[in-house]
Amino acid sequence: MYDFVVVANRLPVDRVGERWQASPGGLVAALAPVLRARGGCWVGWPGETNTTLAPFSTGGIELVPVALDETDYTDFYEGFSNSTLWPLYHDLIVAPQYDQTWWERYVAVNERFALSVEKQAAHGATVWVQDYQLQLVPGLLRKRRPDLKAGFFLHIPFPSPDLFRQLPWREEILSSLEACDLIGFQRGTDEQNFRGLLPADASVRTGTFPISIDPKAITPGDPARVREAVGDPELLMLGVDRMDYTKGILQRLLAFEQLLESGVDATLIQLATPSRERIEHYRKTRREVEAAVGRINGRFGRIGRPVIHYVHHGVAKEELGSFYAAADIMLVTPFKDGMNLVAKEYVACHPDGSGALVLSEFAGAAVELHEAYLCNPFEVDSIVRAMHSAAHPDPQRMRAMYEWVTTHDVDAWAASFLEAL
Ligand code: GDG
Repeated sequence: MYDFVVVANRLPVDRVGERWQASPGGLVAALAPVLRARGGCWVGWPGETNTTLAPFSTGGIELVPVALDETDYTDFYEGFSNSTLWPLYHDLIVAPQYDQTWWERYVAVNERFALSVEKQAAHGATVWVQDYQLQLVPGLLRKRRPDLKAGFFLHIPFPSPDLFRQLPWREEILSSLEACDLIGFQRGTDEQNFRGLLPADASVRTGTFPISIDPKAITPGDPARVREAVGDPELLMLGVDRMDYTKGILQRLLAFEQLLESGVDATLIQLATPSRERIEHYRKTRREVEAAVGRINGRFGRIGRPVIHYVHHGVAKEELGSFYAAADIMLVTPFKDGMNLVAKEYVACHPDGSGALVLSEFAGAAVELHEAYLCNPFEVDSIVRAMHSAAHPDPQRMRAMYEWVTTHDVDAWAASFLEAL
């Protein structure tokens, strides 16, 4: 039994052959160091369907696997979590689908997670529930284990009340969240949106806790090698995203194309991690991105010198640091993003004031990183203007952001949430 339990959809591991390897993703990047420091266990799905595993530990973290079968994966994960809640909470960039069967699976899987937490949690333990896939867990725990202290943190945006009210199961989700001792959001706007759904005298405690990174875990590596590998360009730009329609990758490519049309000599590295590939909107996003990469390289590239270096697979974290440090301009242009840790990781790799960040106004990170070159990703010209400004950056701006990110790290985030809880 544990006095501290983190519960998230995914365990922070992937199986590679016979062993388990730490997996990429915002949530994992944020929580692994916290859990190691505090002890406790992490309840989550190991990432393979139809696999029943006993609890095990890796990297100093106690892991408690929750099994999902193939129907759980399609209806709970791809369905309700990522084809209903994800687009609804990201302001309908694509239309959410409302499906009773998916909802029933969401309820069933949330019950399974809650049951697993109950088994692991000591009397009076603190349980920290993570994210949109598990919004029913706090309500279930409150009913069956009133001794537990339950906190919930939403990593993605919370939509305006009018959008949320589209959800046929809004009452069930709201009443579960209201059972929390504390609900944390990324931005003040998310918190206000949520409170807008409650009666004025509602007693549930909410707060704003912008997530951050572990600056020590991301190091500059070998930037010279990266620049050399892409032909030592005049101006090197970088994008790093999951291949997700919220991230605005296509718009960024169109802006890059316009920049080249205007005669600027630049090279772009776009790293896109495969994500949710069985969902049609994700496949469409990939097709559009890859068509644009091909067209732009066809127009502006030469043999042996593409203008866009595009990679559609994960890269090692150590390598990622080299890319961040090598880039003159980082492009972070989501239509909507809870925070965006990539923006903060880039800043952490520029302690000397070098580099510049082009950042969407619609990323949570824009609330803190106002010295970035802000843009509206819905207007390609706005991204182009920010790129032009970022090509002649003021080093004071990067220094100010570096100071902020290194003093407001993920340890401070977790400590402030847990202290408030
Ligand atoms: C959700 C919210 C919120 C990416 N490619 C590789 C790789 N990554 C790592 C990055 C970064 C993480 O994945 C991505 O985090 P983001 O925050 O940018 O985005 P989401 O995955 O959408 O995360 C987001 C976050 O939760 C935390 O609350 O900020 O708004 O959407 O850490 O470095 N890591 C490695 N190889 C890759 O190829 N190793």
